Amino acid sequence: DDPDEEYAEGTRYPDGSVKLRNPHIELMDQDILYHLALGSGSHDLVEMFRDVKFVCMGGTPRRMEMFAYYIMKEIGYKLPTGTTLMDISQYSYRYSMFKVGPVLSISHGMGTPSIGILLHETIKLMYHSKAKDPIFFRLGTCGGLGVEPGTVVISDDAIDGLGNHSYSVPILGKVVQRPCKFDKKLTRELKALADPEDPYETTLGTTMCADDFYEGQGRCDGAFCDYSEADKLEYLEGLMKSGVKNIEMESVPFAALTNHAGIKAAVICVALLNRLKGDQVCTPKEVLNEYQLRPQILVARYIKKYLQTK
Ligand code: R2B
Ligand code: URA
Repeated sequence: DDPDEEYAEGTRYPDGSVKLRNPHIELMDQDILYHLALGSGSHDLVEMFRDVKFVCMGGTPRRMEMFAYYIMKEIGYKLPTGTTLMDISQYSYRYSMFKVGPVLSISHGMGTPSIGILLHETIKLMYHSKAKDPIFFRLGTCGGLGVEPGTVVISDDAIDGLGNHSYSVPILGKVVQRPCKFDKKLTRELKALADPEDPYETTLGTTMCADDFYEGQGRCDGAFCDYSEADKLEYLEGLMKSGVKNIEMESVPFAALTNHAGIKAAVICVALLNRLKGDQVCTPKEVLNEYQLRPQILVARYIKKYLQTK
């Protein structure tokens, strides 16, 4: 048995399908995945999703649709003749979801509440569909700390804006903390897939998950700012010294809720800028578009390798 997998114990059935840590669900006659526009009563979720092996999440519907087409090409998946990729969650008007064989590509919006809701429903989707040992990836963007713009950062730890290595959620009026844990083996394997020939760096580091893009990330260019540029730099340099390589807005619930569900997961983000050098994202659009492919390229290498060895 793989010691890296022990944290997942008790959250999977012997065949690898996801067990829910909620006794209520199996007693319900149907479960409506409201924000995905799917339901266990209205859809044959087993038929639709049982073959899912990789759940890839990223912020925007457009990027996740493009990732779906990219991974289709990479794994040589052919759509049935006469069909095109459909946004499965189109009628939720919340998230977009595309399926390419064993890969689901879903947009998660911005911030912890948005990805938190999506994780609840996606984990339940994995449970209802009996998908075996699914692996979750977040392919995102971030602000870097002391790294060149365009650098790919694989998270090996996640902290919130107060430095907690856990996801704090008020539940029934009390704060419940769930630890952020990434699968070490998966992070290592991803790092090993960085090619020395890639024209950019791929590095491991702690990710800070902020609940805001502006003041919550120490920016001076929001609508409000009550600290100085010097205060900001002192804060960001302190974060960097403690091992933080990047700042984004979803890694904490992503790490904590996948870990709570016993699902292997990794966060791979490309830095759009070096926050020690500025706040505004002024990189040209074409350059940003190319940057956004970098986490996708790494995850595609992982998926291809996985599918080849199975
Ligand atoms: C990265 O980019 C978004 C903010 O611009 C946010 O979703 C994140 O984590
Ligand atoms: N996303 C963030 O959350 N912060 C940045 O600085 C860039 C992208």
